Amino acid sequence: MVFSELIEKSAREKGSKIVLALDLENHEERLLTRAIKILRSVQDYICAVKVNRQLVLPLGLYPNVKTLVKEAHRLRIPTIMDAKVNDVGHTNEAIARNYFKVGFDAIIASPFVGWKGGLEPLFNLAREKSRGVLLLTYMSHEGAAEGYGQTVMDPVTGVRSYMYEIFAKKAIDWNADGIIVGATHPEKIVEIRRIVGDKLSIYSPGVGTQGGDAARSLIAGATYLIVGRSIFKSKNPRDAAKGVCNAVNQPMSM
Ligand code: 3DU
Repeated sequence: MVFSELIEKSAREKGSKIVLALDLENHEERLLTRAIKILRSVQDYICAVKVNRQLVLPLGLYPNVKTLVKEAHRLRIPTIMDAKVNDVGHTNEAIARNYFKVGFDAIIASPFVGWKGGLEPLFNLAREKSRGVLLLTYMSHEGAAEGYGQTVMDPVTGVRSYMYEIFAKKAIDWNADGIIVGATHPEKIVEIRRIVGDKLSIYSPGVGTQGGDAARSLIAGATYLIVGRSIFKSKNPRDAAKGVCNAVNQPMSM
């Protein structure tokens, strides 16, 4: 099963479009125990879990991150590694190989490095191992406008486009499994959804703590919502996850 089908199935079974961003801080004691505890407590309200380097660095891939990924799979939760891969081809491939080896189902990469000698080897590896690749297309923070929001000119046609429009089209050409567009920019989600149609899922981070609105992002065209601190930092992560889940399920069923 390809990653887009895996997460779609999980979302259907759980009745949730929420991807938990498990960005625990490394000064917390018993980091792995806490990560697993949170994951178990919210399991009914999430369709996937996303881990980034903030957690991988203090935990280490072996055995801790591998244990975490294994636990997620035991709970039938797909796993995404938010590595934002952004280097030349051979190291991109090696980085992805390490993450796939501990079991991650998908990896996030940056399209700024391009295809040839950039992301091509990573995509080839992902295809070989039946894993997914998600591409950043418009990030959630304010400074995203400086990179993803700049206008660039095609040297052949002279046509000017926004960087994010180009990235959205590349994501289709490269056969990515989804793209990331910040929930803090619903107008960008609308525009990008127009470009990708139903060819790609849109993952939207920035809900809650960063100011993005869950229901608004889905109405704008997001497929999945990436939510971190407003769930795991709350007193009761399970209730918080349930709250976001219910809030987004309501407008969808109206
Ligand atoms: O703001 P939150 O705590 O809900 O976390 C958002 C997560 O999504 C976090 O893991 C961050 O690394 C990731 N992310 C963005 O916030 C913005 C992006 O454009 C891409 C990923």
